[in-house]
Amino acid sequence: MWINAPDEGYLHLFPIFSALMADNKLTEYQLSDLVSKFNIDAQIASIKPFGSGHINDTYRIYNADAEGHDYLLQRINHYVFKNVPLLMSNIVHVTEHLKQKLSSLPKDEIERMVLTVIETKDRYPYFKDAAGNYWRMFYFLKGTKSYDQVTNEKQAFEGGKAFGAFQALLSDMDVSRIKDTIPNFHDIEYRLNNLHNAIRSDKLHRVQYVSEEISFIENRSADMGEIMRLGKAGILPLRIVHNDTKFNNVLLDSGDKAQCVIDLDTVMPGYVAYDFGDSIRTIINTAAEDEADTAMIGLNISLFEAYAKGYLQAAAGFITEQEINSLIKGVLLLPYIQAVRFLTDYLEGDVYFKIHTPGHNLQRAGAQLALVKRLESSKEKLEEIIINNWNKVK
Ligand code: GN1
Ligand code: MG
Repeated sequence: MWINAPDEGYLHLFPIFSALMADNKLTEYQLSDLVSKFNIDAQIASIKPFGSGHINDTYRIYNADAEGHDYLLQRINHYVFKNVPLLMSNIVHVTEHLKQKLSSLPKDEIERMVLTVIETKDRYPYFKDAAGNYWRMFYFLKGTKSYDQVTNEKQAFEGGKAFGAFQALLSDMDVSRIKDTIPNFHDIEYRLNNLHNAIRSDKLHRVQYVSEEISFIENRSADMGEIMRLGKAGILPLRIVHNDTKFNNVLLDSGDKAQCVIDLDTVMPGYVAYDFGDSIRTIINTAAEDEADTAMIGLNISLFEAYAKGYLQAAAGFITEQEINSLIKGVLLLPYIQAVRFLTDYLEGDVYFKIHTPGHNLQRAGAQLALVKRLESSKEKLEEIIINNWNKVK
C-alpha cells in the first residue's frame, strides 16, 4: 500500500468535486463517484450520512447484496488533522499490528475486531479529491452499535475490556512508529495557553459571558499538569494510546459484547490515564456531554466500577503500579481539558467542534465543568474502587 499522498500534479486525473463539497451536502451521485475511487467490488444500493462524531463526516454505503460488505466512507477533517497522509500511515501501522497480534483467529473474526482500511484503486489508504478533501474507507461492521451514553453495567464492563485490550495489544509496538496527528493533544499547558490567547483576543466579545467558567478553570490549573509532569520525569511510560476513548468509539454487538475500537485518528503516544479518564468522562456522567441543566449531571458509580473492572482485567498484563495510581488523575483531567477546549472554541467562534445550536460549545464546557466538580467530591471513593479492583486482578 502507498502511504504518501500523490503530489498535486496528480489531481488533474480526477473529476472536480470542489464547489460541491463546500456546504457539506453531497448528492448520492457525487458520493458514488467518490466510492468508485476505492478498490471495492460491490453494487451500491444507497449511501447515507452516519454517526454523531464532532469532527469528520461519515457515510454508510449499503451494498445491494445483503450478504456482502457494507462500507464506511469518511471525509477526514483536514482543518483538524493537518497531515492526513501521516494520520493514515499511523492507522495502517496500528491496524496491521493489531491484526498481526490476533492472527491466530479466523480472518472474518479479525475483521470484526479491527478496522480494515480499504485502499483506493491505485493503492493509497485515502483518496484526495481536487478540492483538497481527503476521503477514506473502512469495512462497515454490521450488527454493531455505538452508544453516546452507557445504559448498563455490561456495556461499561465491555467498553473497559475493549479499551484495555486495545492498549495491551499495542503495548509492545515501538512508540516511535506512531507520530502525532495533533501535537500536544492532551497537553493541558498547551490547552490552557490556547484558552488564554482566546481570552486575550476576545474576537467575538464573548469573554463577558464566561467569567465564572474561567475562574473555575484557573483555580484548578496548577493541579492538572500532574500526568505530564510524571511523564516527563519518566515515572509514567509513554505508550501508544487511543486518546479519544469516548464511549461511542467502541462498537458493541447486539448482545452488548465489545467488538471493535474505532476512531483511530488520535492514536498517538500518550499516557494510559488519558484513555481511562476520557472513557469515564462519558460513562460516569448521568447526563449527556452537553447537558444544559447542570443539576442533571451526577455520577453513576456502578457504571464506573464496571468499566474499571473490565479495563483492569484487560490491562493487568502490562500496566505499572504508577500507572494505576495515575488513573484517577486522568478521571479529573479529561473532563477538565475537554471543558477548556470547548470554552476556547466558543471564544474563537466555534471553528473546531461541530455545533448544533448557538452557544453549544459554552453549554458543553459548562456541563464538563459541572462533571469535574462532582468528580472532585467523590475522588476518594473512585480511587478506592480502582485500587480494590486492581488488587483483585494483579
Ligand atoms: C471529538 O470526533 P469525536 O466526536 O469522536 C474530539 C475529541 C473530543 C470529543 C468531544 C480529534 O471527538 O478529542 O473528546 O470530540 N476529537 C478530536 O466530544 O478533537
Ligand atoms: Mg474522534
